Amino acid sequence: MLESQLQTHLEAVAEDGFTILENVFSRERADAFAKRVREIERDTLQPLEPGEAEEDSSFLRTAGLLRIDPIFWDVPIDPTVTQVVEGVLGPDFLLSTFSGIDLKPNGNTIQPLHPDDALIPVSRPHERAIGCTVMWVVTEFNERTGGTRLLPGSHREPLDLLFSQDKARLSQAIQPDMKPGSVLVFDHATFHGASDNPSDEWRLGLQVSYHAGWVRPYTNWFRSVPIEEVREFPEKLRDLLGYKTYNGIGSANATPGSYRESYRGKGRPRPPRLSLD
Ligand SMILES: O=C(O)CCC(=O)C(=O)O
Repeated sequence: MLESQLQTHLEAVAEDGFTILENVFSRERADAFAKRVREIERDTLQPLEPGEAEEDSSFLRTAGLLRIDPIFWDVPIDPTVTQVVEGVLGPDFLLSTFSGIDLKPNGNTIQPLHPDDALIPVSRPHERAIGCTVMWVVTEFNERTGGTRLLPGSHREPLDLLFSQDKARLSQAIQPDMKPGSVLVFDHATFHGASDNPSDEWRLGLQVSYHAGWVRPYTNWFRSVPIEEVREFPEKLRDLLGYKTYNGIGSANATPGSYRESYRGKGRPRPPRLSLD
């Protein structure tokens, strides 16, 4: 991406809370993602709980994608997308969550508009972005299919809106038309939500969320992906899971011992990445 294009996207995130990157991935990849996610849904969907009806839920969520198929490995580390994410969050940002989100057809259970930082106990607006949520558009996203709704500028508003659900303000939400291959990137403080999907088709996205390197990710990757599998991942993906120090601070390996620290210069260089042995 050209530097000028990057700046335009970063200005849009700062001003409106979101931006849309077009033609990030091909229709063939979109079709491959859809095929694979639907297979996983078919093979792994958990049974309804007692008293739960199918119509109580609006979408199927597929977790564990990194463990299930290498076709998903390149998604969180996509260079075009991560360039924008790095511009928003700074260096050494981390992967926080990664899942498929498949909105049921003919649904009428609309997801309330919400920000993804609602549980982070830091007052809003944030001095700098804490997290960035990214939606890979796998099937058409628009009014007909229940595309993501966004409330422009709401990343600068207090959380009260979540509790008041002020109808006048929330009615200013927009629902952009996005083609498969597009990627929506937003400051996770922006109010957003899936819509209801009146169409006869499922609406699929891959939701990837990132946190700044100084905040812990929502997912504990050290427990959720066995180390033998992490070793197979591309280095950039391992970095995103936290197998790297933040901004060169801290110790990458758990070897106990003492060392000299110098106030002259930077001291002895330490490896930025954890050993996976
Ligand atoms: O699926 C969407 O359009 C948005 C989903 C969302 O905001 C969420 O799951 O928190």
